[in-house]
Order: sequence, then C-alpha cells, then structure tokens
Amino acid sequence: MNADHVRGWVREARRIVLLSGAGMSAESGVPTFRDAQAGMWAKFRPEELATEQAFRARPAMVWDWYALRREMIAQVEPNAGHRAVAAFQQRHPGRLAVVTQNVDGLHQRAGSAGVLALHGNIAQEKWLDAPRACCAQHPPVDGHPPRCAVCGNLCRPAVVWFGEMLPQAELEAAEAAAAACDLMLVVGTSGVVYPAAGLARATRGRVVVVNPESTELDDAADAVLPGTAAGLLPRLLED
Ligand code: BV8
Repeated sequence: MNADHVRGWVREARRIVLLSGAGMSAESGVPTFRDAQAGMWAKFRPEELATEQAFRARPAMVWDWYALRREMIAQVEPNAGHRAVAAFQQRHPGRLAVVTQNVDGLHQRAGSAGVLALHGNIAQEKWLDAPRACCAQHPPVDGHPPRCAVCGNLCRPAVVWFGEMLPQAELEAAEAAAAACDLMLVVGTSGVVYPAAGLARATRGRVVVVNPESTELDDAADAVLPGTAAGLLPRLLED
C-alpha cells in the first residue's frame, strides 16, 4: 500500500480518527518523547521523570524539566502536518477526530477542533495535593515549583504521569471514536504507551501508520507509510 492508495481510503472514509504522538511535533522542532534527554536530565529516561514519585522526591528538578519543555514549546509553531489536519476538519466538519498523546497544544494552536488530549497540557498546572481553602485564597508563591503560601501545597504540571489514570471523559470519547471510525491514521507514535496505543488495536476501521521508523503498532496496521507527519499528511488529507 502506498500513499495514493491511502488517499483513496481517506476520501472513502466517513469517519476518521487521527491518533498522534510526539513525532507529530518533531518537524515543529519539539524533540520526541524518547529523543535523548539533554543537560542534567541526560541520565534519566522520561518514564523516570514523568511520575508523581519523581516529582515528590525531587520537585525542583522535575519542575525545571517541565519549565524547560514549556519554554521550548512556546517558541515553536504548528507544522504542515498539524495545519493539514486542521484544514481537513474545516473543510469536512465532523469527519475527522483528533486524539493526541501530546501535551504541547500544537494541534489546538493549528486550529483543530475538539482535540482529545489524553495526556493533558504542559502549559497548565494544578495542585499536587487536593487543594485546601488556603490554596484558593492566595496566588501560589513563586518557586521551583510554586507553592501555597499557607500550607506549602506544590503546583504540578497538568499532564498525566505514568501510573496515573487518563482523563475519563477524553479517554471514553477517544475509545468511542476509535470504535466507530472507518479509518485511523496513527501518526508519530512508537506505540509503546498504553492505554493510548491500545486505541489502534480497538478500532473497527482500517489502520494506517505514518512514521519514518517501525513502530509497535505496525503489526496492527493495514498500511505502513514510511514518512513524516509534515511530509505525508498534507498529501493524504488533500481533497
Ligand atoms: C494508566 C505526559 C492506569 C507526561 C505521557 C497497559 C494498560 C494500561 C497501562 C499500562 C499498560 N502497560 C503499561 C502501562 C503503564 C504505562 C505505560 O504505558 N508504560 C509504558 C512506558 C510501557 N501507562 C500509564 O501509566 C498510563 N496510565 O494506564 O493508568 C494505570 C495506573 C496504574 C497502573 C496501571 C495502569 C499513563 C500514560 C501517560 C504518560 N504520560 N505524557 C509528559 O509528557 O511528561 S506519555 C508520553 O509518551 C508522551 O505523551 C508521548 O506522546 C507518549 C507516547 O510516546 P510517543 O508519542 O509515541 O513518542 P515516542 O518518542 O515514543 O515516539 C515518537 C515517534 O515519532 C517515533 O516512532 C518516531 O519514529 C516518530 N517520529 C519522529 N519524527 C517523526 C516521527 N513521526 C512522524 N513524523 C516525524 N517527523
């Protein structure tokens, strides 16, 4: 199967799901989740940093890792892949649902509607422990991380850490979209992280993997297109 075949599948499909991972944002300049870590985090794997346990043990180091990623993401732009997805949604309202594992908000910034962000948003934060009355009375005191001036409750990034449940509403909507779609485009994910990757195994529709490398989901695919998000999606999604 090649890209022209898949373009035909896109044109036939009434309901399409795009399941995206970190590779979707690589051409915007955002390192993928498993790209080598830099600086003081070089000796850690992301799975070791993106956990509540790591944050409680070393709040400043984990907070700074997110602050660095947040700053870097604020300076990049959506790429041609994000834009092609948003343009398709605008031309064909209701035909394409975006389910993303990414926390960078780039689908949303490209103009995609109804994005199901399974792992949260790095630009937002929330309290680490259940907030008390004092936490709402004053703005958090600046720091690495910011904290409640009265009880010391810490702010944490509003992302889903490993070992944490995914947001119920988004996950259920993504499962329903996967079950109902005719076609799922799986773009820029190694297919390692569950339950997100499981969506590609739970769909009724054809599965197409778009990735420059092999992935854990290739065996579940009806077509594997070696290529990139910004390189292939504009072609696959043009009318
Ligand atoms: C949970 C936010 C219930 C934080 C992230 C089975 C069922 C349920 C759970 C599990 C299970 N098996 C294991 C688990 C536990 C765990 C898990 O999956 N572990 C993995 C490591 C095995 N899952 C969880 O903990 C989830 N919670 O299930 O709760 C529960 C509770 C307790 C116990 C059991 C169950 C929560 C998972 C969410 C974690 N949070 N992100 C943060 O960002 O800091 S996940 C993180 O990984 C990112 O969101 C990222 O998007 C995601 C997945 O990685 P990818 O997107 O695939 O990125 P990766 O770098 O791996 O790959 C990039 C790909 O792009 C590559 O293939 C590359 O070739 C390609 N690429 C590169 N350039 C391009 C490109 N593609 C296209 N174009 C390009 N230009």
